[in-house]
Amino acid sequence: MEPTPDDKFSFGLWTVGWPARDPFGDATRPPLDPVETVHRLAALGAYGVTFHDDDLVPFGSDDDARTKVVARFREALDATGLVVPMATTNLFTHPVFKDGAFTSNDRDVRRYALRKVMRNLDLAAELGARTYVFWGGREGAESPAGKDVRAALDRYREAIDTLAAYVVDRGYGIRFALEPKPNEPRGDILLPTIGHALAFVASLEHRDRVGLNPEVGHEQMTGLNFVHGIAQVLWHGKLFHIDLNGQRGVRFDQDLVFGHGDLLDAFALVDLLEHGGPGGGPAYDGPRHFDYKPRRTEDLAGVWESAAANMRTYLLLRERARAFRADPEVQEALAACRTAELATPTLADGETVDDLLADRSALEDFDVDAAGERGYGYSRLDQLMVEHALGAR
Ligand SMILES: [Mn+2]
Repeated sequence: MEPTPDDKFSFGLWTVGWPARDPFGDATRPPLDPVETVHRLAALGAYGVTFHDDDLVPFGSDDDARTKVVARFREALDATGLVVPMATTNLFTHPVFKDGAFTSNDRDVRRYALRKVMRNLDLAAELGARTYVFWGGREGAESPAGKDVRAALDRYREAIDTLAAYVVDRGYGIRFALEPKPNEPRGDILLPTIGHALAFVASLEHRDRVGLNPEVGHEQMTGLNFVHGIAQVLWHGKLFHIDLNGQRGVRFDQDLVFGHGDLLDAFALVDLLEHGGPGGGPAYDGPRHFDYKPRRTEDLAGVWESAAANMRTYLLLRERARAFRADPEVQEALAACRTAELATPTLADGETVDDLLADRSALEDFDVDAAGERGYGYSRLDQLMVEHALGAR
């Protein structure tokens, strides 16, 4: 089971390239040359590579240096056939962003942040990216009174709408994808969950161009059900991109390999992405993007081992989900749960409220005790899922 570009696996330069510096310890690995990363990822069967502006062009590079870096990167893309489906901006590393970028109290910082994004949007468009991600890791606060959240949301909206207008004006075929996260690095981050981000998107002038890039671990850090979250994002037509990784429970952002956290949730997620669409087909056809961190304990061999592990785990889960869906016993169990019945509208076609009020079988003659006694049979279905996930069927 080898990944191929048709599987649409992509990785951020910052994932395998993380030198493993954490708040308590120094880097344990040397920095990676983005050109080497492109060649390595292509050899492993990936289809795409993504980047923050500063992952590719070191912060503070002059125009000459920038041109050279981009030319070398482009050469590697051409040589390997790897594409750049998505790009994003680093609005969190430099001290200038310590109080946020689009929502810093300092207006000069906000104006600088817009310009930094615009410059990288030009490069993203030049490299053919279709999605531009906004993860506002520093857009938040620790001080309850020092940050006016409503004013911050005004500025956040102003920034996204201004940048969307820029993309429209330049004719770039780029859509925006907001990435929610509850905390870390800020004590509290704005747009902390999928739900907050969806509500924010609905308030935008350019709402049609803006969707979400939900990340597995970011929802699981809050104890929320990621699969339910993705289902709702799909329901709103807003799954523009997805970040796959692993997380074990409510704690710091672990960025584990996909499936190395909550494995059953990963199974259900792959099942949804691959079989949640019309007629049981894929619900999502965009990049399967891994945003993870190779453990700090790994040497470079371990880095590439972990990159391959993300793709292999996804493919194994995809194969297991296919077997689950094809199993006649699963289909029988689903019928017993009456899962498909939920797709039937509660009122009949053309039925009015008066019709419902006149329907004695809905209330007066409805046997609530009998309906209350009936089991739904979910336990059997769940066990079948576990057995398929374990390869026992
Ligand atoms: Mn991410």
